[in-house]
Amino acid sequence: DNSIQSFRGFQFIKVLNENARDKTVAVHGKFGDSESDAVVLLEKTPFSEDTLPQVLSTETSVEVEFNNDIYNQCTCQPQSRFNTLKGTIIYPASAKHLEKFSAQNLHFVQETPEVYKSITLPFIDEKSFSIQWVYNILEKKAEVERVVFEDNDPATGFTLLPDLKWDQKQIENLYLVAISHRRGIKSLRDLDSSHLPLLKNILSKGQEAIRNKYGVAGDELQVYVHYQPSYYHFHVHFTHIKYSAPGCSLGKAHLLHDVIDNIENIDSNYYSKRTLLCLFKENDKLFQRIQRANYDKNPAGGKVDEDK
Ligand code: M7G
Repeated sequence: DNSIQSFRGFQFIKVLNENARDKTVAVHGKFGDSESDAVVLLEKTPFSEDTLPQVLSTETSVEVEFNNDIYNQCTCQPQSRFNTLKGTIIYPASAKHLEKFSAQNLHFVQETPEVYKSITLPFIDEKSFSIQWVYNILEKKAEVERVVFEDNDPATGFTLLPDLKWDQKQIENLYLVAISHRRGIKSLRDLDSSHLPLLKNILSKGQEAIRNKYGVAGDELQVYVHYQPSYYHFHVHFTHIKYSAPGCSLGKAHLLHDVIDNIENIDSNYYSKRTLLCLFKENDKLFQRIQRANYDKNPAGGKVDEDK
């Protein structure tokens, strides 16, 4: 059991990354004398319209820092229940986790079908994170009460539940993940017309379930898959249209609508034929291998750092 109840004995090692706009920080530390590393992600939570009337009341103390004409800057101290942090604790964390949450430069790199077959595919096991958490959900060993919708069809079935990134306290940053029941679909690269029923099922039933439970309509959702993903078991992200979710950036997110259309109307093997521009962190070993291979073919196309 890896569950953590408190930060007692937590030893701070260093800040891996922080973002003033998102109000997030990723910290590397250890619990007590343990040999194992821990990664702690903290996030100041978004405002919720429901609780604002209580925040903007006499319960909140206001200390004016300065006043100039009609402008007042103040520090507001609401009741502690409105001043919570969302925490994610990864323990024990691997070297790959420390890397994933560290501040790094980003690069685009072209992954041709040949590069996928010769470099990415053989490297997936080494590169990727364990998908035990996915199997725990599918086998009902974890997060059982959190499931929002389940379709048990062996070919087209999936489980929809709130993503680890969402605390479900407000709709503004709604984030759910749909996990395919069928195993063995590693990523976007594996999809072809045989998967259309699965993709269409996830899209339509996922949207419907979110509308029923959270009142957010299908046309207010960003529905996409990541390429490259961190976890090579097929899953789809559902986020609120107004939320710039982590990982919804250009070159990483592929809209499920487009995926379906490309496979259905352009070519059944669209994603095994495409050259995909992938967004990578600089220290990613896969990035370094692909960059080197591309460079060997076309030295003008990119720069190789000789130290790596
Ligand atoms: P990804 O594109 O493979 O990885 O998406 P990344 O976006 O993390 O790089 C996997 C999604 O699953 C992410 O949105 C994660 O936040 C989410 N996720 C990861 N884990 C370990 C869990 C988990 O244990 N439970 C739930 N509910 N979601 C998770």
